[in-house]
Amino acid sequence: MTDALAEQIRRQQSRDGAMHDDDFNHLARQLGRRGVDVEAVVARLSGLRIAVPSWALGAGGTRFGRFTQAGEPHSVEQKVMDVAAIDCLTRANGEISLHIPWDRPDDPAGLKECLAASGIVCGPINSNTFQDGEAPNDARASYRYGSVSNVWEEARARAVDHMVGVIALGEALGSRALTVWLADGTNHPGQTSFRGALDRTIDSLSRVYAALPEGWSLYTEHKPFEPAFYSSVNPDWGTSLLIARELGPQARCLVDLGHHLPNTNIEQVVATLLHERRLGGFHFNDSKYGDDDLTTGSIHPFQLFLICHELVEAEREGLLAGHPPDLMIDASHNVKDPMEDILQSTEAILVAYAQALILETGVLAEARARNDATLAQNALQGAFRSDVRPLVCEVRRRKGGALDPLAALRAAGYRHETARQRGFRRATGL
Ligand code: PSV
Ligand code: MN
Repeated sequence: MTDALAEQIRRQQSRDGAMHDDDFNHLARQLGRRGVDVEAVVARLSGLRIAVPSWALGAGGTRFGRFTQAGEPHSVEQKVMDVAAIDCLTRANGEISLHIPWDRPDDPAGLKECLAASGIVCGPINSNTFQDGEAPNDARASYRYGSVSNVWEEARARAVDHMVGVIALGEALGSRALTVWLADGTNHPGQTSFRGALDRTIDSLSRVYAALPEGWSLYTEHKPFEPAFYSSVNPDWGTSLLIARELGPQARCLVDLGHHLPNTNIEQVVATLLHERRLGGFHFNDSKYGDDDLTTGSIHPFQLFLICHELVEAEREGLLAGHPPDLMIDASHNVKDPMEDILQSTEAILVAYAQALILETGVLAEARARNDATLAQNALQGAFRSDVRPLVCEVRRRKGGALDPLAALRAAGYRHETARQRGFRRATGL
């Protein structure tokens, strides 16, 4: 399949390359007039890597149903193959984020070889303690009433063992971080003690933290509600930060854009975590109501830009040195082809990042120093309203990617071919 993709990349280049050069050169001249170092922006964008979540490669579904799409991957190796195809087109997605047990390999050494042969890195690895899978023999070890926060030690011990095992697997595969999202919470007021649940969570995660290899991170991911309706044990960035601080310096917070109540100022949350040197990474997606699965940038592109602006500013001030945040997509697809949606999310992140990089920092700094809110807004919106797509495309082209990844994927007949090879079968672990 990579031959078919490479052929489409070549065709696009010979058909549309000159037109692209025109667009890029025009934009470069415009940005040059604004004092932007275009080559520096290209270099920075080239270094960005956006991880693909293994669970987003098949159709997601809702609790009301799931509609399988033909050609979904049903093994972790097929998921790696899809990520490699995406990366072949974008040259920005050379990383997969696995979810265990959904992606537990029968043969870890074989999976490691498959990753290496595909040129894909094992990104942060996720532990799933929100499903029992096979019911445990001991009912007190079930996650029915929670995992690390459960009042029953049997469930807590099982969750800790699982997470420690996920770290060991991640280490074997070359990962450097464990992401912990907890479904723990309550459905009824009074069901459990808030303080007790938090104590137990910190205590259990401390046991996991103790198993972290050197150079590893543990990411705590907050979410205000779902699946629990009344309370979540790690509902917001403040609690997430508190847990991370209790655990130690290798613990950081992961911000899933969809895990906030409506109108939360997420860019400020990001800035505060940067201030505390505790920003671990992102799960990019978008949200209209209480969902957390829409295509990144499809609803709130300005918010995405403002978040990237916080990252760019912090990087310029040296705050990201040593630990640049892990950039990951976390979405779910019910209607679209998952691979196409990932291409769209990737484009949205790169566009927002490019817009943040071209912002006229001198103008913004001067406006802020004079308390000139009008010109400060103009500086931000000047960047946000710039069409930087030729810049993002140029970065991709220089790295050998497609001028138009989505069109290339379709023209190569990738989904048609995977449907032929894999058939119409439910993806694993979803
Ligand atoms: C939960 O909603 C979440 O955002 C967490 O990151 C999970 O790991 C992921 O979705 C998949 O369920
Ligand atoms: Mn997430």
